Amino acid sequence: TKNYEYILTSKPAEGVALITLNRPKALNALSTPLFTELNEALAELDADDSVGAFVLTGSGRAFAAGADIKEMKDKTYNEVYQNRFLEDWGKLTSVRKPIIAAVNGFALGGGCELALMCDIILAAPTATFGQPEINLGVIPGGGGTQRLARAIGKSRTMEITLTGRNFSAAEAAAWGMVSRVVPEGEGKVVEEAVAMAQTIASKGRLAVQAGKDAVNAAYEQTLREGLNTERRLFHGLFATQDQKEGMAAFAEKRKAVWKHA
Ligand code: CO8
Repeated sequence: TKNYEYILTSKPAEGVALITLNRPKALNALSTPLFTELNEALAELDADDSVGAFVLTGSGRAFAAGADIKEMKDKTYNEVYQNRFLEDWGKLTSVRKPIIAAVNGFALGGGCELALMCDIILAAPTATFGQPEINLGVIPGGGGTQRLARAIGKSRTMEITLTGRNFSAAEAAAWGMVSRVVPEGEGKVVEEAVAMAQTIASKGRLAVQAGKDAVNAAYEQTLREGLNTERRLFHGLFATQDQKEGMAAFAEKRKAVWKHA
């Protein structure tokens, strides 16, 4: 993988791509150049057959403290509307492979929204979430009001969005927004996320992709449509070698060897 200015990429374990936001002096404020690099790295690694899952994390005191306020502050309505400001920030949600957010420190505004765009969130005890946009005279613009409402419910989302108060890793866990809080220790949350990503990457890729697509359907479709989507994806997997292998391996009491085909 190539060298970037605002992110770091590595392959810390078999099948795992780790992307680290690397603008620590600005608390990983999400500037346009940072997002351009992030999208480029995601596209490259999503197409890389050696990668089965991603971990996305921050550095220093932050996962990401939001969109870059200094970049945004002088923009006009005409400019943001005509240029569809922030539209390509959602590209992350069309990545095929699962993305685990390992959240350390501040995940505010666009940083919280970025975590919510990922498939699984693990939090360090230091993680601090929030949508402080109201304090800047705006509202969340990267899906915060929608994804947060689905993750933690209306009343809490209203409170967070309208008061701008931050919430802790413990609250995020109690509200079901994060899978769990990983106990302290230097880099611990990233280690846990990498281990989880490695587990996911060790499965058949087609089934993993179908699983991700099916769960995401729960956020896009009615129950009836979602159940139909799930059933069709389930049926479709019977066309794969991995289904034959997985079920044969069970019957023969041996470990499956996935062909990702
Ligand atoms: N943008 C630009 N620079 C930032 C940002 C930011 N969001 N956050 C921090 N920085 C910079 C600071 O300006 C400072 O730079 P410098 O050293 O040059 O003065 C440096 O990072 C360190 O920050 P602080 O000195 O402020 O550190 P503190 O520990 O005192 O405070 C805080 C930490 C509380 C996190 C504070 O920095 C803060 O409030 N930051 C802004 C948080 C915020 O309002 N975020 C929301 C931004 S709006 C937004 O995200 C819209 C979402 C759009 C959609 C995105 C889709 C993904």
